[in-house]
Amino acid sequence: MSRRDVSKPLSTNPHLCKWVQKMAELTQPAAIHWVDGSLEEYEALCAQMVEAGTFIKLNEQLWPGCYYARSDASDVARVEDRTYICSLSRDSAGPTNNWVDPFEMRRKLKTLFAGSMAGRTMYVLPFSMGPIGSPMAQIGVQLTDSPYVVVNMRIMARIGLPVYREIERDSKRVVPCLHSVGVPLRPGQKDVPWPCNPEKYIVHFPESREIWSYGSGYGGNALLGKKCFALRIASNMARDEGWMAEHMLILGVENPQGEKTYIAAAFPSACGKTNFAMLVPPAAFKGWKVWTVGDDIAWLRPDANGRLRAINPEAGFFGVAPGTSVKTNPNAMAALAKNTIFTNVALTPEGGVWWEGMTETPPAECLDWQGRPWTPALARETGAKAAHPNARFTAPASQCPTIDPDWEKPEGVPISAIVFGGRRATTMPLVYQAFNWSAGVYMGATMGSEMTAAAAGTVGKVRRDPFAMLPFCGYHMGDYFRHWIKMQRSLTETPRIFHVNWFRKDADGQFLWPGFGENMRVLKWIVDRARGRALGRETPIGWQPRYEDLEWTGLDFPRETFDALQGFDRSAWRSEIIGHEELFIDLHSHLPKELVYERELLICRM
Ligand code: O2Y
Ligand code: MN
Repeated sequence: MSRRDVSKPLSTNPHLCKWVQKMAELTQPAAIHWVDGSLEEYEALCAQMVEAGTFIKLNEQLWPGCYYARSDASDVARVEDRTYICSLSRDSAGPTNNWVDPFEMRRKLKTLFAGSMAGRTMYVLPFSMGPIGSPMAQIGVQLTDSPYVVVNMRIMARIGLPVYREIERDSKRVVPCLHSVGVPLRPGQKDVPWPCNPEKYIVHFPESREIWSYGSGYGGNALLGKKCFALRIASNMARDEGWMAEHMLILGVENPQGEKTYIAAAFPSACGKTNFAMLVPPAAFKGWKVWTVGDDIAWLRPDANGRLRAINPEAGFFGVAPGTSVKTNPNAMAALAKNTIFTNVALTPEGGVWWEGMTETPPAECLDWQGRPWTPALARETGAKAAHPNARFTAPASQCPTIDPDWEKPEGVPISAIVFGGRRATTMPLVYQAFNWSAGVYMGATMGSEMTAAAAGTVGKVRRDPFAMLPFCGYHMGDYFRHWIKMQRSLTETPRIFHVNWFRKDADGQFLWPGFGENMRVLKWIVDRARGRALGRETPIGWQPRYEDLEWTGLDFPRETFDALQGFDRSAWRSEIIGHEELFIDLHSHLPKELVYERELLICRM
């Protein structure tokens, strides 16, 4: 097959061509490659990375079309302390974001990026967040010197020729994203498998809608369509244009009669969003199906009739591998069984992958995420993990057995309920429903999760993570709350708002709720409440199901345990509300008055 000349521009858009040229003058790449997004190109880039030692091709019989990568040991996760929102004023970024004066930051970035791509290829990677042509989709172009980023982005977003066509149509503003791993190569210098720079900058300019990322090749730091664009920049667009960019999964619940109800849910990182998005109903729920639209990000917009509709702007899952198994999430396991890129998991002697929790019996031996020999005995002696705790799979969403037939509908799916949740050992019941939209906004604004890190003094401490957006809101959190409050005005019917907690424990530290597929029982109550056909009991915090309001067929769950799970502890809630106040003090100058009133009402009801 004839190879095209990849240096030939695939766009005639003068702004794009000029910007590419300007950035090439700054970063000095050895070559420019205009990405067309084809399978042929993907395979050639993967083969090139196998040659370079960045990728290992997995055993085709066991893991068809799959590749394995190990990152540098210092480049394994998002770097929140190196992530900046460089708005014109510090006040617009708010106290929850790192801020540097944008002029000063631009000067710094220009120095860092000068010559940063020397000896490397600069890839011009056009991408669409959301189905191409959808009125809710947005376009970006990422210039990157990382082929690893290009192939991951091909799974996570829609890329290549159809996106250039969108750019030619000139119907949407393009978000420019510049990315370099920050390791220029001298002539003849040998590259390393995972180049990265100890100095990292993940920078967002909200007013000019630009992203500049330097020094990291990993995940959210480098796949700029994900957290940087689809949440931090998109939250700014959404505020200005009357829609919402949220850290939410989207799922559809279908009952045996074929009625489908869509729900969006925001849980902080590491609270099981992917598992919930791919929930398998228990056997007793015959004829019920849960469909997956997305597992991490939702863009929500009122339609012409004032109904809230949502799209998943992504096309793949960048899921945490450890803990994922046929038992905990068979749908994720099916999605990642082929055409997947694994990063920082363990490599088995058969050319397969493994991670903690994947199987009950670990492999007798393997190479860990840093390429060192690992055995179960070594793990017992030293606690060494085969996979990094933040090891990831990049898998096409289309491969998920429960992917919703409407997941790429340009107009999105109608949202009937919004669910917030976190990891809370005490205080928070299994489920409750907010009295109305503004009480629901208060619920989202004050949500939190217990930290699981073993750092001294932090275990069990509640970290407030409003709307699960603390690391992802691209502007002042108080203004973001106000935007949520205001959204009600553009909706003819507001989705009902709920809070769930799968993690409440008894006095002995045992989980009270089995979780996973059994969460279907809670989901059914949520659907029925949203459709106005389930009962509940009014409590000081909202509506709660009574024991008889949940479907218990197939689960022997004692009423007393349910009462403990749903219990309202007045003194725990006193401390909870004091925790809310601590957050509100930080955001005080931008806090909408509705939330202050909601807090007063909550105190009154108590
Ligand atoms: O470490 C990273 O870069 C990934 S973080 C991530 C990835 C997928 C979905 N969500 C998250 C998150 O931190 O919320
Ligand atoms: Mn996430």
